[in-house]
This record gives sequence, C-alpha cells and structure tokens, in this order.
Amino acid sequence: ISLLADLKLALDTGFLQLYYQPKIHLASGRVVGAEALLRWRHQQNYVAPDLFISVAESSGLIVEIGSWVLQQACLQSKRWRALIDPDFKMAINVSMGQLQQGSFANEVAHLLVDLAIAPSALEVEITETMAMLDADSILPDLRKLQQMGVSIAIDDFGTGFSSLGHLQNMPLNTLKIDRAFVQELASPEMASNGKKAIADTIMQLGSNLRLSLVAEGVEQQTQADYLKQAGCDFAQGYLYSPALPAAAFEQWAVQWQ
Ligand code: G
Ligand code: G
Ligand code: MN
Ligand code: NA
Repeated sequence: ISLLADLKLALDTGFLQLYYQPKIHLASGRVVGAEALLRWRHQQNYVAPDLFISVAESSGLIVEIGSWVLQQACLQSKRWRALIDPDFKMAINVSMGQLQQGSFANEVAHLLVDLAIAPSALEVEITETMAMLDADSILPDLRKLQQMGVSIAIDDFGTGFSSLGHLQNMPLNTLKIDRAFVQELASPEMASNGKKAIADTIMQLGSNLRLSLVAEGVEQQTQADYLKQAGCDFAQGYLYSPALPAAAFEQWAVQWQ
C-alpha cells in the first residue's frame, strides 16, 4: 500500500489529529491563541509532517485534509473562547493547493456562519514563498478573508524572498519571525550576530507596517525577555509548550493562567 493510500485511509478513519501549540501574549503572559499542527499516527508511530504533507500536496489530497483541519480548528477555537480566553485565536497552516482552488474564502465564510464562529477566532498562515511566488492567484481570496475579519499571517518570515513593495500591497495582519532568527537571540555573542540583526529588522518592519509580530521557536527565557523589550507581541515555542492534543492543551492552559 502506498503512503498516499494510507494517508487517505487515515483521513477517513480518524487517524489524522490536530495538535495545538500555545501562543503567549508577551506583555501579559496570557495564552491568547494556538497554532494547529497536523499529526499522523500510523502503525504505532508518528509520520513526520513534512513528509506526509508533501505527499498530500503533490496528490491534491491536501484540499480535503485542509477542509477537515479548518473545521476542527474552528470548532476548537470556539470552545477555547468560552473556556480559556474570549479573544482566543486559532492559526491554521494553508497550502498553495488549497488557495489555488479559488473557493477557500467562500468555504471559510460558510463554515464560520454554519458553526456560529467569529471570524476573529481564525488566523490563516501562508508561507513567505507562497505569497511571493504566486501572489496573483491567491490575493483575491486573501483579501476576502481579511475583509470578513480573518487574520492573515506570513509564516517563516525572513527565510523567503520578500519584495518589500509587494509585502505592502498584501492583505496582512501578522509576521511570524522564523525560528532561525529567534534561536540565537540568547547566545552570548548575540551583539555581533547577524541573525539578531535580522530579527531586529523584522520587528522594526512589522512595527512600521502596523503588523502584529509572533516569534516562533522560543526555547529560552532570555529569548522571550529580549523579544518582549524589542516590541514583539506574541511568542510560541518549547519554552511554553510543544504542540499538544486538545485535552492536554486544555490542562496546560488551565495551570498556565
Ligand atoms: O510540528 P511541525 O513538525 O509539525 O510542522 C511541520 C510543518 O508542517 C510546518 O511547516 C507546518 O507549517 C506544516 N503543517 C503542519 N500542519 C499543517 C496543516 O494542517 N496544513 C498544512 N498545509 N501544513 C501543515
Ligand atoms: O508552520 P511552521 O513551519 O512554523 O511549523 C512549526 C514547526 O516548528 C513545527 O514543526 C513545530 O513542531 C516546530 N517547533 C515549535 N516550537 C519549536 C521550538 O521551540 N523549537 C524548535 N526547534 N521547533 C519548534
Ligand atoms: Mn506555521
Ligand atoms: Na514556521
């Protein structure tokens, strides 16, 4: 049996799961959201997301998987608005293949109405590469999403090739600073470190463009301290928690607050 056939079966039989990694508001220390991350348990083991997501993308199955992710993540966000924070926001990762269908924004709109969920409960993460390589085919959907109140974030920012002029024309709410630039913020050599300069520059850019800033891959308190004083709004990483199944996330959030 091929990996693709197994993946289809996993989607149909409930072996795909969403895990949730908390997002912390640095100024208040509160849990204000999460990123939903797919996990596939296959014959007792977890398959690496990068592997099965690329299989899903090249086969087109990502469209169906993406619809399932969207619905699960929205339902969870609604629940956590009641249970954890009234402004809770859930971020989902969206692949090019989903946006190129041209019907993603409509799908989101219908789902939010059907489930009675506020658009501000959802954030859509696209990669910098997607945004730059194929902007024309995805911009109309991104504009619709933003107009209805869904946030748009650029993931892994700093690793792609952004044209700044282009960035300014995109419907955007959030920049997620790639963990490569966050990791060295705590090193002793950081004053002379080029990666720190890039992190600082991204934060300056985000602030000038009035975007909110999320740092990914925060593992040490010294990194969080630096990010907070530099004006970064939110942080995500192993310092707080890895991605967790829904029940474990709830337990974590209750004892965190
Ligand atoms: O936890 P981590 O190894 O899960 O994630 C690996 C990569 O898989 C990340 O780049 C993330 O963006 C991607 N990914 C995780 N969940 C999803 C999903 O639901 N949809 C898409 N398109 N990508 C995802
Ligand atoms: O969508 P994105 O490419 O940002 O996916 C997040 C990835 O980063 C996932 O694979 C997740 O498991 C991983 N991750 C989350 N927090 C940390 C962290 O603090 N350190 C490292 N090294 N990886 C992390
Ligand atoms: Mn992401
Ligand atoms: Na990322």
